[in-house]
Amino acid sequence: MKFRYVLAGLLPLLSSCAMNSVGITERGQCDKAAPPLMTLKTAQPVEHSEIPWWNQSVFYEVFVRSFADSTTGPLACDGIGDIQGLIENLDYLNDGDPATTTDLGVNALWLMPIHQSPSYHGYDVVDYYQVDEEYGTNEDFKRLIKAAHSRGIRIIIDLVLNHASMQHPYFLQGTQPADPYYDWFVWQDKQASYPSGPWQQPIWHDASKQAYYGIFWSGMPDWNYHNPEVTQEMHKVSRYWLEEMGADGFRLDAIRYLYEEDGKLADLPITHQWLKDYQGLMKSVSPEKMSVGEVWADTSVVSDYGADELDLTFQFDLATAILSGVNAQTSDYIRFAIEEIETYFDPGQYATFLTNHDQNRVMSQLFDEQKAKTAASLLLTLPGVPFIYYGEEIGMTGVKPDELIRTPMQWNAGPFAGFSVDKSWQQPNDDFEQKNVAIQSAQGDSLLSHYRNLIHIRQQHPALLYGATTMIDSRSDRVMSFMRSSGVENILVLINMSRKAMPVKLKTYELEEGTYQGVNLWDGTPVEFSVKHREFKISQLETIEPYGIRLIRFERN
Ligand SMILES: [Ca+2]
Ligand SMILES: [Ca+2]
Ligand SMILES: [Ca+2]
Repeated sequence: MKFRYVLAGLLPLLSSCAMNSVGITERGQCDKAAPPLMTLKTAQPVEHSEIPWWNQSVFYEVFVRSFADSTTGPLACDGIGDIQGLIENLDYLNDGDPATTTDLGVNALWLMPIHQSPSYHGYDVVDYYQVDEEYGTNEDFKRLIKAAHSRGIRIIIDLVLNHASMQHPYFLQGTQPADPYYDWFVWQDKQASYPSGPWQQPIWHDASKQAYYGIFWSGMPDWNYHNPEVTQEMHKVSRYWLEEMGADGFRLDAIRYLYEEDGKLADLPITHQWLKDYQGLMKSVSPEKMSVGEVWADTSVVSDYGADELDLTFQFDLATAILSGVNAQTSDYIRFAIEEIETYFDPGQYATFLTNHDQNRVMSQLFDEQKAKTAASLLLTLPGVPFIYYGEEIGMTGVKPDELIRTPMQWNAGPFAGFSVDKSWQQPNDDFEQKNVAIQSAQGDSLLSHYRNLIHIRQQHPALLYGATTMIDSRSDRVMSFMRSSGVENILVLINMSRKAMPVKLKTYELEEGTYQGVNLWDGTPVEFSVKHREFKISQLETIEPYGIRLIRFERN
């Protein structure tokens, strides 16, 4: 089941430098005088059809409540985004025609929880078999799947396995030891005080006679996975959404907290074993069903969740490295993060992102459109499966509390930002009249246009989607440079992370001396470059402009 890239063509070592799997010279292990070793990794050509669909995808995370209120049907114009509203706006995401580039071009969606829930966010579920009535019906979801699939868009949904809502009927029937569902939750006798959780939060919550465990919030009691009936039930729920409802997979919320034992609350061996069984269930439905796990932890911890447990895991360290690197105008953090990830994971088999619904928005961390463009340039050219949080592509702002990083999508300058007609569950950001999809669609140099260009280029080039990655020495941490190679094509990526023009000085130890013809994918212009004495010279590119990007595609001589 596990897909592995075939790596070949590694050149003989040119020095005694240690080199890791991404071809990055390990710092500190080289004699200063020795030249850095760069080896272009070359993947054997593979059939596009053999590559898992998620490695050919750019994902978009949708908060249904804030994306679009429908204009027709029973839930129209009530100020709450819904499934019909998402269907009405699918053309914005992908019109199904690869020839047009007026759409964003994403081809997979992650829907934040759509199950019946008393909260606005949906992470406390009361009915795992029903779409929330504010969002629509199960039939609406099936219509969404059909409409999305006809455009080539796949859909995964958030699945909250760790905990229920305290209003879930089983919890309501489970608070006394004699109750039928008592053992579906985690209980202990009341104490004068309890140990607190990993971020100093209360995790034990007093009920009538005993206390129940809920790692995130008293309103969300953890399911007791030591009870096999809970697993059976969640397997049933999962099959229902994969088989009956047509979901393409799940984003598994807070999955590292599934089991708790003896005061250890995360990453238990039994959680790993549970996930191995669960992955078996997913793949028995279809090898095409996909899981991406939220394991919010250091890369070394995330790496314990292998492909036999989850198809993908989110790379939080890389997200932080990209944003802090862009802010500090240095590629060092990013190179290090990629190097570490590619040491642990199969090439490209992980999920990348800048921020999600739990973090302050990109524009509220970078404060600058050029920097936001640079972050997007990195996300959409680096290896991995990229996820974009809705609104990120137009630079929506948002700082916690959570409601304010989940505000209505800014479609146009009309009332309620075009999200709804005369009311809204949450006010749009103040800047919606100046910052919205309509305005940025009309501007060729807008952040939205930048995202569209990057996504369409990525989708058209296997080297960017799933090619091998080799870091290139650019003599400056302000210029990020790397090669993506699919075996058929090579794409040299150059990104100036600085607000100043930077000289282009690249070294290559792999390409043979000679002259190469390529094309800059950004604007379609031909590019000639030469390699001599390991110097990689691009004609008419002595310097790269502030925050500039070049994507130079070439085939090897
Ligand atoms: Ca509505
Ligand atoms: Ca299109
Ligand atoms: Ca748990």
